[in-house]
Amino acid sequence: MTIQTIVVPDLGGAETVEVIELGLNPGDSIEVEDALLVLESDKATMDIPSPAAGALVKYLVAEGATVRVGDAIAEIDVADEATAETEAEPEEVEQVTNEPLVEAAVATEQAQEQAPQVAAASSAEQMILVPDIGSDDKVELIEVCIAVGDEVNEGDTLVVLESDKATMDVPSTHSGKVLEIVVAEGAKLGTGDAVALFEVAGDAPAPVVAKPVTDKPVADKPVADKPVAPAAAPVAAPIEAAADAIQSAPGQPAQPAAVAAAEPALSSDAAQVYAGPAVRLIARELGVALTEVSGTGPRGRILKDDVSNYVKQVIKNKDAPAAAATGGSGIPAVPAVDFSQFGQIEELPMSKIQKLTAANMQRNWLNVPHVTQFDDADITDLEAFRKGLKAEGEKRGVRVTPVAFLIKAIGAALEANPEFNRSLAADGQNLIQKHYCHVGMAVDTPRGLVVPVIRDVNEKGIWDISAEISLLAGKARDGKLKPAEMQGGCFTLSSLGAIGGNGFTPIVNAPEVGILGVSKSQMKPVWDGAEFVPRLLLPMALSYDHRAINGGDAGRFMTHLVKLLSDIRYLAL
Ligand code: CAO
Repeated sequence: MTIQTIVVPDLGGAETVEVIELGLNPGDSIEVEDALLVLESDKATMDIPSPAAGALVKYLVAEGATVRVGDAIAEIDVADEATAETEAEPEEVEQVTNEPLVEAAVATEQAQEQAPQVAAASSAEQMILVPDIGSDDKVELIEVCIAVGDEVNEGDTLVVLESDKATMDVPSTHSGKVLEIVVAEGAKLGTGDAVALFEVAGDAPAPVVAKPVTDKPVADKPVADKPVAPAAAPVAAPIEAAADAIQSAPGQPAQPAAVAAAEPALSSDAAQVYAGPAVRLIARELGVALTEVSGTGPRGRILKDDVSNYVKQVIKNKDAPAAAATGGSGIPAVPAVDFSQFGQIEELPMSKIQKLTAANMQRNWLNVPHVTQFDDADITDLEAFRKGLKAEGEKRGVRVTPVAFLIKAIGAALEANPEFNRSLAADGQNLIQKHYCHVGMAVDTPRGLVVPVIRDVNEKGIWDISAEISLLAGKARDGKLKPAEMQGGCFTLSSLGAIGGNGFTPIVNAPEVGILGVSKSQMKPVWDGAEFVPRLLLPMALSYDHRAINGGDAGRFMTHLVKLLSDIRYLAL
């Protein structure tokens, strides 16, 4: 067995870095390049890889510690078949590992009568021991909350121990500077075992007795996040309860969590969180309730990144209109299904446009309270007129389709019904009235759906609008639209008229407040008061944002649109 000490490598310019994650337990096997621990500078987070295969002996630092290049951070037992002659080494290593524990045991005997957890290592130095934990059993150390060099206040948590039912903070019996930590995560500790060597100031204070580990589930007890200690030292894990959670989730990997609290209850929900002291400190500083944060670390541990991602998400949601629902929150996820169990499948990557469309549709569907109103426009005369333009169109090189008339009519309807030419202000308290009239047109392309915008439609005639439809639809299909050509729309038209269907309910293209979906026109019998006459009817569906538009507004808009399309002479007025 060969013990190799791992030191902090060249940090690429950073003076100091923080230890943010100790992912392994003593005895865990490692392969070359496996991450031993994670360091973080103010610029980057870096995994420190193991230079050799073997097993972790112990960490020499705690999470939250600040280290420099060359500092020893871990010891690994290098797997080396060729080092049979080094068989004596384990003993040596054991000695190194246990030396303070031996001292501590002696000290414990001396101190047992008066202060079971305190023993003197020298006049200015104090070995801090595990106090009476109310049990003869050794329990696992799951978290070291201090680092060498830390100034620790009396009562600050030094380590967190965990039995199979509950966990507990071990508070410091002294204020002082940490000279040496003699334990590592994963070690088994019991009453009187040494934890750390302190340089203490002044007389030893009265002993502080740790709260006993309890076999009783504590999830229902009042629990508390300890107040942040004024000292710079990382603050211990707050009181948590996991026994119930562990017991009630058979088959789930056990998550270290529960810590019973004797302190006054501040928050009962801090019970189920699993996070290191540095993370807890940051969470407290930012006012983040860790119960709200999902942990992505080993065994669901909450990492610093989880806290910062949570904060980013909260800020993002705050920026959204106040009246808007936060998309997705509380909505049960669609279950992941392995479709291959039912037959042959193929996974197709989504295009960028498809992904964007999916995100936008979901956002709009969740944020906008939709109402859809239906009507038919009699476009018999419009179609007769449009077909009469064919020869002229050929001369001009322009193809006129019903979509040009629809866009022109939408412009006029928006002018007559300005409620539809508004958006909700980002503050959710105001409406923005637009005094321009740009209409978006959904275009179906092989890459996905895009919506180029025809600007100032009220200042353009049918020829110009038709030419622009062809141009923009062509660019859309060729993937040549510029971002500016897809921005600034006030209202959207989605025409499936060339494809078919009786009707559909389009999704509002927020922050616009209205969208018109048109389907295929069909000849239908219409009662004219005396007889049924064949008329070409265009099915239309108007979806609108009911926060900004009332049903009455929508009824007037739709009626106006029907009138314009049924008699296009009104478009000239
Ligand atoms: N009823 C009957 N026929 C119609 C019609 C309607 N409502 N709308 C168009 N047509 C006819 C046109 O007149 C044309 O026939 P003619 O050449 O004989 O005149 C034919 O259908 C094809 O038209 P087009 O599709 O080439 O041109 P357009 O101006 O009608 O449409 C565009 C342009 C870009 C809107 C369309 O090509 C398109 O992409 N539509 C799909 C939009 C979409 O996907 N919407 C859903 C969005 S939400 O998922």
